[in-house]
Amino acid sequence: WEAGGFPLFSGSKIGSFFQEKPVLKNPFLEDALLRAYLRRHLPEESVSSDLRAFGERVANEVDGWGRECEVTPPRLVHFDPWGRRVDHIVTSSAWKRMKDLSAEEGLVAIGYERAYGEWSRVYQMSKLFIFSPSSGLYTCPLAMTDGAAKVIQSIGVSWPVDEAYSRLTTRQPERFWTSGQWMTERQGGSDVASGTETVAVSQSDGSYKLHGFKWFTSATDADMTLTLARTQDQTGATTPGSRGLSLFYAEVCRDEDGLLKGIEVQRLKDKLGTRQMPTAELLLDGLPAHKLSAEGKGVASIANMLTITRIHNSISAASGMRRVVQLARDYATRRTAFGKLLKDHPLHMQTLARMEVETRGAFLLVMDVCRLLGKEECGLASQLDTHLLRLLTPVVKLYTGKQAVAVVSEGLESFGGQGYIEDTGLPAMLRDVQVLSIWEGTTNILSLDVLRCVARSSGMVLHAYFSHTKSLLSGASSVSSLAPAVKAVEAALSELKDFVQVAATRPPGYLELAARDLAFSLARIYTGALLIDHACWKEASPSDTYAALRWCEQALCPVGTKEKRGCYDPNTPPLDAALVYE
Ligand code: UCC
Ligand code: FAD
Repeated sequence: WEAGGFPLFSGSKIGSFFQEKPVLKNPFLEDALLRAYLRRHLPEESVSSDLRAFGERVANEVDGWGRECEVTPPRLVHFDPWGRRVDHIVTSSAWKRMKDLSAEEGLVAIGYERAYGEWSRVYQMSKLFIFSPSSGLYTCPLAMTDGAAKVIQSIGVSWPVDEAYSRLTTRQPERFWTSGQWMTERQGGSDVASGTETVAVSQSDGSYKLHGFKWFTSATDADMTLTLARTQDQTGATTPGSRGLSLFYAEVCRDEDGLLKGIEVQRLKDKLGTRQMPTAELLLDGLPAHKLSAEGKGVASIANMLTITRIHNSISAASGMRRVVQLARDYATRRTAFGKLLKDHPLHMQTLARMEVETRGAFLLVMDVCRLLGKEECGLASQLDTHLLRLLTPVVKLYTGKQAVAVVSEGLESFGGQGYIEDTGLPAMLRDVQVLSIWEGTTNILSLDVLRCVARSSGMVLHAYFSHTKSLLSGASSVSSLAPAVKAVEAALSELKDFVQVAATRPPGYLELAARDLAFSLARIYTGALLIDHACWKEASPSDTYAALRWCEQALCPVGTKEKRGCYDPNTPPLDAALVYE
């Protein structure tokens, strides 16, 4: 009973206790590792003051827009009230605000202005890292926009894409364009070479018209796209496989009657997550386009886009982990169980600390890839850097994609039942990270990409990997507290070397079966070395050492252990199949 004699539970009264919600604070100021990393590598005051101000804006304003994007998902209006086909994708006002914000804040432009030389990419990606979990998935069109700008830059900024390039990289909201990336067709998203049916019919003015069906096209409200198609010869014949694919540029625009030129939007996908963003099926019915690549070089030409979007994907993965940890640790200071705050339960803290170690590892791995990208773009990359960038791009994408699902899932549990409640906004985080291991190349496809780049470099890529990983350990030789971590990385490196030697003597098919474990080994060992290197920095904290030690306690080289157990022997595929289909 309350004072005054009223019953505590009666009428509209539901008791007096209400749990305080987790509070999002400035994600830049809240991130000790991000700030330390920048202090170490890019200590410009202009960068930290921009990130501090942006972090404030993200926490106080942008995060709310992101939520609005989630609860006001896009819808497709096929017809106007008078029956005319219009195919309008109606998006929320928050989604449109994200576009203006992205231009104003230079979220793509920073990478091309290069005001901070080789560190410009690190600056750009740090900003995206702060933005991503609050962006309502606007980071998806930004990734593709950045990728398209990169492709254009690599083939030359000239007609017909000079205007597009300047719009993709502008800071002026009224000029800013986003780009799509239409690769996937119904027959194949991984196997693009066999799956692409779209044909390009040449026109008398040298341009093309595209006819086909694109099965997944995200952020379909884009202003332009890069896509793949097969050019027809005079007889209408096309070349099969990837040798028949070329890269095309098309603007997404409307004619004087308001109809999309050469495109019908078949429907929007009904998705598990990423619901803030439209993903459509598109019929290309004579879409006007220009060929950008040499004939049959479509896949190789769009690979530059894949590199960029895969790095963005990894930023989103690491920042999803970072965000859930930030919210969970805040919640642990507000929620009481068994008479004390969650933060005072050692087992709960251990759980959060494990999430933190994963997050730190993911962050350092992806930032290192951004560092390499920045070097390459400024013409400062050595051969070793170029090999590392090629190898680590699929590695970071596939590894962080998987980590993000595990960490965000664990993160939801740390809110107890509230983590499962839709309007807390927490479940959307899990739904959204689940896509990160699927699009832009699944885990297996990227593991095979690791094999592809190793094979095509005649061992140079692996040589770069071994020598750079070892060099990352050099600062730790005199730091006794790090000795167990260094020992673990050195042992894993030698196990990996043994595996590579053994694998070279095995029949074809052996490496294919080992590909996923190999990629995971490359990720874990390299990340261990990065954590050690960071912990050796003169301004590192004791927590940096602790994080390195904890990371290196896990199995760093699963491929070595499994190789010894015969997991990749030729007899395993039939056994796997029998097991699955029993
Ligand atoms: O999912 C998509 C968009 C989602 C929304 C955007 C989100 C962004 C993140 C946002 C965060 C919030 S777009 C669709 C993405 N699709 C894929 O990623 C396709 C997955 N499949 C693959 O990655 C395959 O490996 C293929 C299609 C790239 C290649 O398969 P093939 O047919 O077996 O290829 P080949 O014959 O081995 O390679 C053809 C050429 C070769 O060069 P050339 O012709 O000079 O010998 C390869 O060396 O392409 C080159 N190549 C590469 N080069 C292939 N992969 C690469 C690479 N990764 N880097 C450089
Ligand atoms: P499949 O290729 O059929 O793969 C099925 C399974 O088989 C996967 O687990 C895969 O790893 C495995 N597999 C396939 N081949 C091999 C192999 N050789 N060895 C071992 N395992 C293998 N695409 C675009 O082009 N543009 C977009 O904007 C876009 N947006 C998307 C948005 C969302 C929300 C989603 C979910 C997808 C989007 N995609 C987009 C498509 C995405 O890129 C593809 O779905 C993805 O590349 C996988 O292709 P698939 O769906 O054809 O799967």
